[in-house]
Amino acid sequence: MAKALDGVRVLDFTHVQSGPTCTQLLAWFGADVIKVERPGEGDVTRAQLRDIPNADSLYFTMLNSNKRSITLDTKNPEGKRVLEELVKVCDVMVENFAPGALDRMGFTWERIQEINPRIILASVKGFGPGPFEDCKVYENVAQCTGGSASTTGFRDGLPMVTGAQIGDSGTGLHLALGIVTALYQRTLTGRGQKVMCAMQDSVLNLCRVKLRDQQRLERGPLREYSQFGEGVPFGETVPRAGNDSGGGQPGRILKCKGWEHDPNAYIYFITQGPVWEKICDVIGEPTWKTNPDYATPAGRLPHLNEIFTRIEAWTMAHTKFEAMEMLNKYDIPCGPILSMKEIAEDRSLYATGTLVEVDHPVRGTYLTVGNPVKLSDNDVKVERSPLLGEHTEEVLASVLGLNEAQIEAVRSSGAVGLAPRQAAE
Ligand code: CAO
Repeated sequence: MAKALDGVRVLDFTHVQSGPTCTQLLAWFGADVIKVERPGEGDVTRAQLRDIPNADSLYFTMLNSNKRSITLDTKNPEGKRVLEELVKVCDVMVENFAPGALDRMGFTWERIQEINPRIILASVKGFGPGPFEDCKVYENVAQCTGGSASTTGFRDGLPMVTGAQIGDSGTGLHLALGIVTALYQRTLTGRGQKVMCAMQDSVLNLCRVKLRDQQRLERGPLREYSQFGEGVPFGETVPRAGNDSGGGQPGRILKCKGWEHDPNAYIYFITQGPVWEKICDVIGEPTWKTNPDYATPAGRLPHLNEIFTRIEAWTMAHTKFEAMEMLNKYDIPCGPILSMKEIAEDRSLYATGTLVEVDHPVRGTYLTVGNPVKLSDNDVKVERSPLLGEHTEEVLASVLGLNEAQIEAVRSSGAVGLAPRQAAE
């Protein structure tokens, strides 16, 4: 079956997490993604958090499926020349080096356009133009500067970072959208363009509701926040709201049967207005349907602690899965807190290709997250990540059309380092 991005060739100059998540998605949609790595070590994540000696780490293998890897020292004159040749024949170049690194390598946007005016150059940086534009940035820095940390956690506790990699993978997603949009525009204009995603901007985009609340706060207290019902005055800035839901429908995480020994025996429970009467029936409080203190969403806001304490008395009598099943019968929105172990054992996620087991020649079988974006005309097969430099010669020959002698010349210049087999010896 043909894929959406068949025929699109991506020069993948990315490393660590943010860039690789973007190019992995493009590969799943059918692009030929050629990952350029520094000879010898490659993407730094290959060796980070290693769980099996000498094998590429899960950090690397789970972010680099369906790509080809070539090694190239782009500071070596011959390596630079090969990179230029690749720029000529690629549709997209993606990079997430520190600010200025690509320019220092000699590949400014102007130079790249000279080499190939149709190419799309897509970059991740920590910040956009401004006081922090030169800073190197990792995930948690982006969470802290994009508004996520100040609004996550409990009011009386520290700011918190979240386990979801909204700075890295979140920015990768934004960048992928920018790239396919630019590719579409190129079909109309014939020109490439520069796509830039700052990690701070991506996190802020995902924290949009909190900026909404910042502005609402100027007009009065945030009545759906628990602290309103608790009589705690608001300050000048959006407070951390614990597990309060970010929408207009109050929600909390509540204990379920077994919570005393299972750290994930909890359920998220939303007291959605339209199903309020059903909630009252399920928890055994039928009088709350007509009592003015509880019958309307506005009436309930000052009583949320009392209401959730009562609901929790009900959820604690059931496991999170029993509660989910019972509540769903009445369309009461809820969600069990699933551990990573439970998720990894959920066969339905394998059936949809969201979880995939992949075979790897060095590390054996590993589990990864497949493409979360399902297209009905794209059959995505998740393939293992490449070994370092596995496709160097193949790419030089098939993409750049070099013959044996030319490949040998590149090799002897030191631009591609040792072949993976030699390196292992
Ligand atoms: N051949 C030769 N040199 C290469 C090369 C190659 N194939 N690939 C990279 N290099 C060089 C770069 O040119 C750079 O050299 P200079 O410093 O002399 O210009 C050098 O390697 C280091 O690159 P870097 O500064 O990008 O790497 P770092 O480990 O110091 O920083 C990071 C990493 C992620 C903080 C930085 O790249 C960054 O801020 N990127 C943008 C934001 C981002 O994507 N962050 C997400 C990281 S995922 O958690």
